[in-house]
Amino acid sequence: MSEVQESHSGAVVPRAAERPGVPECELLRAMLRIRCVEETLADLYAEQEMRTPTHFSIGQEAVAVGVCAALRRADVIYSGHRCHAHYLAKGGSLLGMVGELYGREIGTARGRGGSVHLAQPEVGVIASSAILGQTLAVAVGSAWAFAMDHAPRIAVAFFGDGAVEEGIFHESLNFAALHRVPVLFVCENNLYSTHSGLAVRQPAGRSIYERVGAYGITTEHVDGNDVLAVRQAASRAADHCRSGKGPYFLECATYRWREHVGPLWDYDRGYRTKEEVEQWMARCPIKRLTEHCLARGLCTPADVEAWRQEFRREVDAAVATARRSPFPRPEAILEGTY
Ligand SMILES: Cc1ncc(C[n+]2csc(CCOP(=O)(O)OP(=O)(O)O)c2C)c(N)n1
Repeated sequence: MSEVQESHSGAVVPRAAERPGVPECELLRAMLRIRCVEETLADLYAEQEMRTPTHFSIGQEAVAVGVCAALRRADVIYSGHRCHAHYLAKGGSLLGMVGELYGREIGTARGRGGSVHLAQPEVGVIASSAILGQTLAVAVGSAWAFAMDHAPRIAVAFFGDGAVEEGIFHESLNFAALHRVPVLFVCENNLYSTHSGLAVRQPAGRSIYERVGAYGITTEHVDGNDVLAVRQAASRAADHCRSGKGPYFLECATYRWREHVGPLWDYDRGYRTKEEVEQWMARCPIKRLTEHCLARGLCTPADVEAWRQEFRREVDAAVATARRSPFPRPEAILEGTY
């Protein structure tokens, strides 16, 4: 279930005419693939051949997949430090990502950016940046340019609940609301910013999406572990932006399973309990959609297992290719820096 808050301007939000959209099994495959990529890389991380700080989105796949399933190829996305799932869901090259994490020239930023700088403009992944909130302003700029060109394109900014505390978040929302910019803000509220829970960072009793409503932006809260609900909400949001009604804000409730940065489990750090993590793991977005698809006869357990093996082979091949590939030449290392 999701809640929609109408914009203060009184704009009517197109109620989601349920579209055929991407078949459920394709959504499942997309989430399984992202999970497989990240779990494989997390296992390999201990070898210390990937030297980039790496923020895994294991547990949060439904947000990336659900939102990107509602977008067109010409739409663009921006992300932050936790960008793997967004990049892959929008169609970013797996070898480009793995090569980047291994610091190789074939990486999507030619080995110079690491895990937090995944981008592939040809498929609409314009930029990812670890500076919290930075890409929100750039996404607003992109979307404003689309509007000026009368192009039926939208820009999406993915960010976490921590970015909501940045000044640039408020500047970006204010500007987007004022100029009716076709930008979709997607807040993945996973309850924590590094090791600080929401309760010590934001005023009690006021949810993020309700506060954003004060800007006159249409907002919606959705279960971020339900990929079908996310896709439906994102379709509503994309229709809204594309039809000239201005920005849309989607808050997705979800949870990160692994440590903030790195491949480990971290219940021993004292900022959250093992019970809490396990409760969220029981609400795994992949488990949920798998049960949905099996119950409706859309696929069989054997299909799911075959897909897992297919993705494992794909990731293993990308890792092998990346490892065989050259590092940037030392004399060229400053190319692309400004
Ligand atoms: C401007 C800025 N301030 C602080 C940091 C340090 N920092 C990196 S990630 C992070 C937590 C971000 O939390 P959130 O936005 O909720 O995203 P999540 O990590 O939960 O996905 C912080 C504080 C930063 N990268 N940029």
